[in-house]
Amino acid sequence: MTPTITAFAQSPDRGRGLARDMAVRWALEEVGQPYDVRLLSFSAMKEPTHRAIQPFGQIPTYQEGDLTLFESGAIVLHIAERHAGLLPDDANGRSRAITWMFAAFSTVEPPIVERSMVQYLEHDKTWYEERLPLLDDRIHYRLGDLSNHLGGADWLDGAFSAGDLVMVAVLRRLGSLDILQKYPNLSAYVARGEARPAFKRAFAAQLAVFTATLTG
Ligand SMILES: N[C@@H](CCC(=O)N[C@@H](CS)C(=O)NCC(=O)O)C(=O)O
Repeated sequence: MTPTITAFAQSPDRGRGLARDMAVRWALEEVGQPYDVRLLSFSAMKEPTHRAIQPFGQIPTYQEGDLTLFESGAIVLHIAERHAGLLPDDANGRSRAITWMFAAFSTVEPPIVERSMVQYLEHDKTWYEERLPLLDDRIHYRLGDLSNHLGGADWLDGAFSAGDLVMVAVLRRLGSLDILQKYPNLSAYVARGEARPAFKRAFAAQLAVFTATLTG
């Protein structure tokens, strides 16, 4: 059965692939699973019909038969568990890959998201200029450790896994900031993820949605 995911009809990231449907699309492309997309406006996301499947009124969601999921991490894990290609065959390796998914979401991502929220919501506050370097320090603290762990390896733990997919998606949130460039191995790691054919297909699909809003 072809799953259906939800995504922004008009993504605020203007097609940069930072909305959280991107990781889900990428995972589906990695495992070769075709999917349908239901595009939602901001107001439709807050309607009771959408909240019935996503209690927080957000994207992405994932529907497949009578299974409905939300939370991009849970969706990527579901895809990885049901298809070959995103988790190692051995049980310990699978657990380690899942550990990296959690590390991405709960250890590396929080300071990155906090910085972008402060930039977005507090840029006109008196404390803004003083606060940014403190947030940058917290990001550097995490990236330094991640960089040390990765060293000269291609991926975090052996072959590419769902852990790498999620970690690359998180690091991409640093966008055009020059923070990542200070860690050449992490920059190369993100570039390696972005060079994967599955990433490119997923990126192109979400970009096509944005492009259609310009021409339509
Ligand atoms: N933890 C959730 C976060 C979902 C999320 O933040 N979605 C954003 C798009 S990237 C959204 O729907 N924002 C609109 C809103 O919250 O009103 C996940 O990973 O799925």
